[in-house]
Amino acid sequence: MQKGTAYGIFFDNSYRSYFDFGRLSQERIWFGAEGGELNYYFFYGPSIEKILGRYADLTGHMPLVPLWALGVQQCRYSYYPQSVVEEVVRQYRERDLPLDVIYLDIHYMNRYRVFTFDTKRFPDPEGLIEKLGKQGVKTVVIVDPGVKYQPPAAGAPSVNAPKPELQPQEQRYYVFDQGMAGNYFQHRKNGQLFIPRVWPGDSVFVDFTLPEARHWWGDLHRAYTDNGIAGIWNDMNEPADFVDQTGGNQRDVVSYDEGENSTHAKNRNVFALLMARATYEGLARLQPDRRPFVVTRAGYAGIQRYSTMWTGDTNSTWESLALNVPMFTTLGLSGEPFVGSDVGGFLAPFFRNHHAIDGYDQEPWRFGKYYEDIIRKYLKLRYRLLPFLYTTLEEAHRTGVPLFRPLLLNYQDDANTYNLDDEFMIGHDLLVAPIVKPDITSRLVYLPRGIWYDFWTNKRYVGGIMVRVDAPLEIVPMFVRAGAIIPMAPEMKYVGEKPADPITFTIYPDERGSASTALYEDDGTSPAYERGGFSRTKIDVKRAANAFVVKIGAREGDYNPGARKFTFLIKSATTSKTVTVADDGRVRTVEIR
Ligand code: MIG
Repeated sequence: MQKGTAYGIFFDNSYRSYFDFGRLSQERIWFGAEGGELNYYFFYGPSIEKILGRYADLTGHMPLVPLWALGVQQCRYSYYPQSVVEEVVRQYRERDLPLDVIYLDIHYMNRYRVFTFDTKRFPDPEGLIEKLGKQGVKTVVIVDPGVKYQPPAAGAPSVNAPKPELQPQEQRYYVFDQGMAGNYFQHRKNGQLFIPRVWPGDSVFVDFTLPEARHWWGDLHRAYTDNGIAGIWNDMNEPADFVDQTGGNQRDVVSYDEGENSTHAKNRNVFALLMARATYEGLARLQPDRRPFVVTRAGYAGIQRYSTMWTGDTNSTWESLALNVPMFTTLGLSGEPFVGSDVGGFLAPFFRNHHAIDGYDQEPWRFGKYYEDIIRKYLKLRYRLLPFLYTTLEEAHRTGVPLFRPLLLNYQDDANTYNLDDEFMIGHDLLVAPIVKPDITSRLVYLPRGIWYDFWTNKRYVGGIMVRVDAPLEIVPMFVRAGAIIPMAPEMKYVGEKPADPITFTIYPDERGSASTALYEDDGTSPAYERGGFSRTKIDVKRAANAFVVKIGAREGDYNPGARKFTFLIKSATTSKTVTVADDGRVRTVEIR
């Protein structure tokens, strides 16, 4: 930012690179890399939104994830055997806690061999996943890049089974065999096969710069999709290597790189990008009627085209919690709009409770009823907010402007917002100021100019100042911008449990009595939205003499959300006024007196 004007720089260099924002010298911001070309793009704003839009045009827009990816997700390193997975889901349902996704971490595999199952722990993956599916829960599995280095045993029979992922792999491992036959694995400069050490022990990595290797890797995912698995979690894809965590052992590893046969000094940073690409494109080929869902730990510019990003191993400390806000906002400002961490953060776009192998259990019910009740309240609020969150997600897809925003993105002309990293906004309308320090039950919140409503109490504030608000454990301070309409759904156990009926438009009029929104909807699972299969409904509220007049616009787009009711709830009145009308997709005017 220079005098209120923003510019952006995209340094397109995949070598080990450096970015110094005033650390060596307060006078200087600099960037550089250990090799390659000085290739950078300069984006003139003056708005940050415009820079993000141009960056998305250049490096790719995030496609929409399936709607269920906005739901609650539960993970653990690791849930096994099968009965443990079923029990976690059973507890969620019995305790009336919403849940959309459960994860299988590395122990589902046959001794860490990717694209296989440990059939002692998971004798019937397809049956299990179907059973979970009946309870509204999708299954996502981890896939690491390390393929076990396993030349076939002498005289090993060949594998011709229809489901090789369920076969014993001790004599030969089909993924290693196929990769060797296709010459898809990376070598060192001296021609030796590159053998890093990861979970399976000695392993090999795929040269994802080879188009045919990417295609092969993508197709391997049928081992999962055939069994009903709904998404893929890519971990260790920096790529991590137990031999040398610095990456030093990988510098002379050669990749095809469009015929350049360059080393990992150049390609290491794009390894995760191309692995995610192979995964995304494989899922899209295997299930063309479904939006792929991929989660990644690493990436490079453009990763937003293929994957959601989570921030890796997070400690359950106040310091780490506080870091979530600047991490998510800066990832968003770097062109990656759909991100999250191992929980906390109930309004993070990607919301997954996860825990390390050696800690205590951390599902919502592990801390006692008092905490479980608070967690339930927020999980349910998340589902009620889904129409708002999804509308904001679609905006991120279309414009490149993230859901989870630093205040400066929305209030660039207000210098008071520049250094705020303990509050954030969801889209244009919802401001959240969580407690990120221990032992306090109230905090100061900066509200930018304009009028704000306390989400919980409806109390009206005039912004441009710091306000002190109460924030006991059960209340996360949240404020709605005057002029906003927040579309909300009924509570639900999982996405698709029931139709979003009625949709409640909660109206927060500004000084002139106006408010507006444009609700976005589609089928939530297919790529049809790319070809007009969506619906957008504009709602405009104006104050008239003795009433508020609500104008419901004609539905835009080809998607028909079906018959349901719209409820309008005006938040400014001393007593709440509501009115419910049937949505018929045509222009209508309604009065609320
Ligand atoms: O070295 O798959 O960040 O989420 O549970 C640990 C096991 C490897 C690191 C990931 C974490 C995951 C774990 N993985």
